[in-house]
Amino acid sequence: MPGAPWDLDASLNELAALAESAGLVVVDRVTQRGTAPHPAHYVGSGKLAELQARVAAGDCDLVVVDDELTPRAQHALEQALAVRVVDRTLLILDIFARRARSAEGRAQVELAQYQYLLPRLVGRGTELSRLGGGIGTRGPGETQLEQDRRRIRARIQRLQRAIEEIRRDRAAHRQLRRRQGLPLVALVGYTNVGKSTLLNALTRADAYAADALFATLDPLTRRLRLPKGQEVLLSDTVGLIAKLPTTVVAAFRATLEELQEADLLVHVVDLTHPYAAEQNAIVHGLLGELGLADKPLLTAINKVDMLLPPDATTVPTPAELGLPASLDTVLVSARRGWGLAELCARIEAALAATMSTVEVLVPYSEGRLVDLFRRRGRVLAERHEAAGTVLRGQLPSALRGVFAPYLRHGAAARAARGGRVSRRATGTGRATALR
Ligand SMILES: Nc1nc2c(ncn2[C@@H]2O[C@H](COP(=O)(O)OP(=O)(O)OP(=O)(O)O)[C@@H](O)[C@H]2O)c(=O)[nH]1
Ligand SMILES: [Mg+2]
Repeated sequence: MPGAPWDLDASLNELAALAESAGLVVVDRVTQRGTAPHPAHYVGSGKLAELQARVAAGDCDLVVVDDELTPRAQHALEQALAVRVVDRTLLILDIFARRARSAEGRAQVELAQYQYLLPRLVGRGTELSRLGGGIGTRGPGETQLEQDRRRIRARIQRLQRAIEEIRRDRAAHRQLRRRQGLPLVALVGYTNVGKSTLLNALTRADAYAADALFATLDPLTRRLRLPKGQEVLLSDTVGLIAKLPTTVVAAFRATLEELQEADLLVHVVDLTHPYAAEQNAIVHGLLGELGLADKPLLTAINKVDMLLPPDATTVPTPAELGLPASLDTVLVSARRGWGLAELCARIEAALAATMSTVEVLVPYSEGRLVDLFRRRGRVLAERHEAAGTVLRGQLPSALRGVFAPYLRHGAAARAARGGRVSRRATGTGRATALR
């Protein structure tokens, strides 16, 4: 259909990879060109007949459609084909359900599954429902369908409450982390590009990495020490994909929202993928939708080992791969451990660029904050006054909140520094002496 992010084969190849990640074996492919789905059964009538014949002839007990089906179309297709029919959303939800391990991940998947299921509960016992109408919401007149719906709604509410609780917990954790003042660097990117492998290579973590779509559902966060000694937190994320179902996005909003907290995003790209450029565009589109377009971003071009002969031992230069050299782009091979030092150096430089110069007056009762400034920031000048310690220097954005109450601004700060006369241009252009 018009508006597809890439051509038919690429889209079906991705669907096949999703199907394999869900444990299916693909036996056949059927395609049709059209401008809009058929309202009743998604494919046109002629195509439906062909599909029936191929399902009947082949060793096939499931049909996967590369789109989100309306409840009606799904039902009609199942009736016509006499096998289960699964759409792209349900397939992704199934993979998520297989992978989720943490309480939060499982609750989020279950919520998404129920939200998917609710409008699709159709059919059974409508006569009974009419008979019992008006008697009450409960009791003998209630149909199985109504009971199911009520139970699912109640379950959805419970799940939403549980997720809300876990979120509050996370917020508390974030607060704690902010107190420690560690900058947060997040690995983002299309699914299967090597984010978890890169996390493992950089931090010696043992995150699950596999040649499967959505291998990661419960992302790890690990400490990483940068070349000049600064410590940061590096976190993995759930992979992104084209046509990410809205139910899934909604359920994983909390996880994706954590990206708002990141000081720096490292966009991991699989350069060897035939649709690397399209994947790149999809990731940038999704980052925009998540309100992350303005975050500082580095691009780590991964799997470059696959572009070289097997006996190669070092990372190539961008020029050798016909790429323009850029300060925001680093070539790496997470598998071979190539380019990691360079990546760390770039992360360090990018974070330094997010540091700002401040002057704070820390009361003597808050001595540990002075310590924190020394450890996490860069002190340029330090003095002692009656009210406390005055520190001037650079702070990472993650620590700005902690020091906000002690900030000294502009003229007041300068005056306090030495009682000098400073000049400031006024609206009329005259210079005014202050204090
Ligand atoms: N050749 C090569 N393969 C790599 C490299 N990095 C990762 N891979 C492989 O790519 C596949 C996917 O790696 P993962 O680290 O699981 O990818 P991911 O981005 O975390 O994927 P999801 O969690 O599914 O979104 C695995 O089979 C890795 O071994 C690399 O630098 N070179
Ligand atoms: Mg992963």
